Amino acid sequence: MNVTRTTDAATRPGPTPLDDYEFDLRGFVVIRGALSPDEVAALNDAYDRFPQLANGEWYGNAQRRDYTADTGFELHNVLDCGDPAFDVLIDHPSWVHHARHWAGEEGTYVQGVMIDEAVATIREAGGHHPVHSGGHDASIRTQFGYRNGRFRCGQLNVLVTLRDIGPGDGPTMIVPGSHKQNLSHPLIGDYARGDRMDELPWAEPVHAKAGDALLFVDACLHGGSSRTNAGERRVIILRYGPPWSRPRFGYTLSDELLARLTPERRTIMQPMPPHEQGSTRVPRDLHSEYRTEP
Ligand SMILES: O=C(O)CCC(=O)C(=O)O
Repeated sequence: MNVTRTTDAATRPGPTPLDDYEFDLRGFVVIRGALSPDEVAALNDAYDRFPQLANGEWYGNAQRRDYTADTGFELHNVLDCGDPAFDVLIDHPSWVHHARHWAGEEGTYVQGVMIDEAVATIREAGGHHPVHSGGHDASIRTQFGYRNGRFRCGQLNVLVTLRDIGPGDGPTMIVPGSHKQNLSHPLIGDYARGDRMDELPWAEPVHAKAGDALLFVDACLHGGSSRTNAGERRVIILRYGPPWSRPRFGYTLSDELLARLTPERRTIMQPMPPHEQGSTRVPRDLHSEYRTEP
């Protein structure tokens, strides 16, 4: 039986016990209608404003950097491309509480989340993202963890769908439960070999409507299946992790972005501001309940 989730973000304060159970069991959940139709339209309009970019070229403080030759257009650091349409994604109520609960060092002095990678993707016919990851050798960054009643995941991926994804549209595929697998899948090579997800036994396609969000711990064996239909698949990838993380590829944030964000959003993008030599400020831990210093 499938679980029905509410479609009203305002009434969605975070994961329910059933969400926790499903996430623990399968490693992912899908939130239907995570974005409102207006939010989807605004983000698609922002996509339509993207200039033509070759791999390596910049749009504001965002750079096209394709993961592989097959994945297609991938605009990294998209939250700082200069278009405020993307700001809403940073602390969206449909998923930010899930990220805090599952990958946010909950209950510790470093509680919170940051986004260490944000990518706007466009995939056309022939494109795919090779199968990768799996719990057998998950890095600490990507690992699934649960300890003493707390989730301790290294990363929660949020894949936000801006156009419907059905058969042939290149749905993301996941092997449910593979965040806890002990053996590597016998039918895949390494990432560089570029194996496709399409026919991988036990992998399930995640079909989605525009506005749906797929939340998964990166330790799950996953990838993007081959797109065979004409047109564009449009998906935004946000990777949330603990606030002591750093941007995966070293992208920086512009003063313009930091100045326009709400304090809540700024804290997710830059949990601890840089502390320069000579500063008169004394830095403190993120969470005041742990403060013992004067
Ligand atoms: O493109 C997709 O559907 C999957 C993306 C992915 O596997 C990743 O970014 O880790």
